Amino acid sequence: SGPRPKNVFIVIMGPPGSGKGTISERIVRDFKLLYLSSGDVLRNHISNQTEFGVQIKPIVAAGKLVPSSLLTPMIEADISKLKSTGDTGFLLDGFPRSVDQAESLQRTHPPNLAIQLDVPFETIINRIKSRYIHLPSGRVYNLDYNPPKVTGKDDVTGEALTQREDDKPESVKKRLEIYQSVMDPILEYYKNKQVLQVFSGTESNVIYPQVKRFLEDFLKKQ
Ligand code: G5P
Ligand code: MG
Repeated sequence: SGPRPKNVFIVIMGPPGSGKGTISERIVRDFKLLYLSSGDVLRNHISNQTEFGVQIKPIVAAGKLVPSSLLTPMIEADISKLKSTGDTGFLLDGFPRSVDQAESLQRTHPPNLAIQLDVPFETIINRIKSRYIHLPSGRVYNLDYNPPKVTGKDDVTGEALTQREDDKPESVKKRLEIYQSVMDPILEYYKNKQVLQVFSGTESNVIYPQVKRFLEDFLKKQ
């Protein structure tokens, strides 16, 4: 029962496998924020075989970025819809991934905090191999780090866990390459807006307490 933030809009960024989903789950639990992950939105479209899902499936599986012209309006509409359901803060995971996305978001829902998880690539490659997800909720597991209570089943619903198509080595490599080629200008963008906060480390259990302490302080000042 920490502070209940209103009117805060936080984006969380970081390389693939840096723990955005893992850390977000803890933030949402401790600070009762609304949460949206662009990757979860896309994976659910793919799994439900919507027209959009069919169109983007090969792009996501290959580890490439979905065109902003398709994604940005969808994410911004989802944010507006979710925000209208409750008077509380908001956490966005996986968006923006380009300066044009950041600029658009700045016009519609300007973030008052941009968290960057700075985790070395060597650490990441090993984690992704043993990741399993519960697709409908986006809950994330890891066979070594946080295994489900029952093998292959989601802790909350008991439904089956799956591996992500883009977690095969070639796609992970592509995702890391793309990340490296697009992120610097986005970090620069948020630095200039004076909302960037970087957390570095190799373990979520060490990074999260730092994020938590920072957020407790930050939210008091809002
Ligand atoms: P996503 O879904 O945004 P990525 O690649 O940015 O995907 P990903 O893979 O979801 O990021 P994460 O959320 O940062 O990683 O990490 P995580 O899932 O929490 O942790 C990774 C694993 O490590 C898990 O198994 C976890 O349990 C474990 N773990 C966590 N902490 C630790 C630790 O301390 N120790 C250990 N040992 N393990 C740990 O985007 C996917 C695709 O969607 C499209 C693109 O195609 C993208 O590739 N997309 C977009 N396209 C265009 N624009 C956008 N804005 C887009 N957003 C998504
Ligand atoms: Mg994720």
